[in-house]
Amino acid sequence: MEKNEAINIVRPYLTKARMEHTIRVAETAVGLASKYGESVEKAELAAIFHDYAKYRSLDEMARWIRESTLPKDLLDYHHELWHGPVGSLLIEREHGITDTDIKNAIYYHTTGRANMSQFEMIIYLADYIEPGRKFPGLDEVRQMAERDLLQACFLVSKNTINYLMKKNATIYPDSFHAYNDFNRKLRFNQAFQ
Ligand code: DGI
Ligand code: FE
Ligand code: FE
Repeated sequence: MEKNEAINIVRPYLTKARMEHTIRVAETAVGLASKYGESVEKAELAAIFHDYAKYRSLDEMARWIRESTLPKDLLDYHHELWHGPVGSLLIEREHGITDTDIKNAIYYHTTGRANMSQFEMIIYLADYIEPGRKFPGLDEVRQMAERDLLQACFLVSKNTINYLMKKNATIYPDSFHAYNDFNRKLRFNQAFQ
């Protein structure tokens, strides 16, 4: 699928601000994909679709979760966690996108997971560091994104979990799995340096 076709598909489902965020995520993902040797075209498409389901009604998202093979425990957690998995399902059903890299990157863009591919990490990171974001500690993550994809994703996961814990939010297990996995891989690297 071509970039403009994808943009025209998602635009009616997003607000103006969310569309602008989406374009910035796509630009950021293109830069990261080219830097880290992943497909630039696929990274751009995954980014354009990453928040596709963000504004579906909670009823509709809950129905997709109940009536598909998506994990039912999502329903026990905050509805913010639903749009990635549901988006990954809907881009295939509604637009015939079957590419596993793109679907997984969209599925896991909010929480991460253990053993993320480089491609998934690029979308996860691009969503966090796109130039419109203002999170505490973002400068450090942006600088790290220039040097080390794994270390940058570790910081994203650490910052996100910290932020959620400060708010007394519940944390989806995949968020912890991502943190632990990045952490172990970094320590493993250090031991052999
Ligand atoms: O859709 P975006 O706003 O661009 O960003 P996102 O999909 O990365 O995150 C959406 C929200 O989900 C954000 O406020 C952080 C939150 N979040 C991420 N991991 C978890 C989580 N919320 C809960 N409750 N638990 C998590 O594990
Ligand atoms: Fe999102
Ligand atoms: Fe996003």
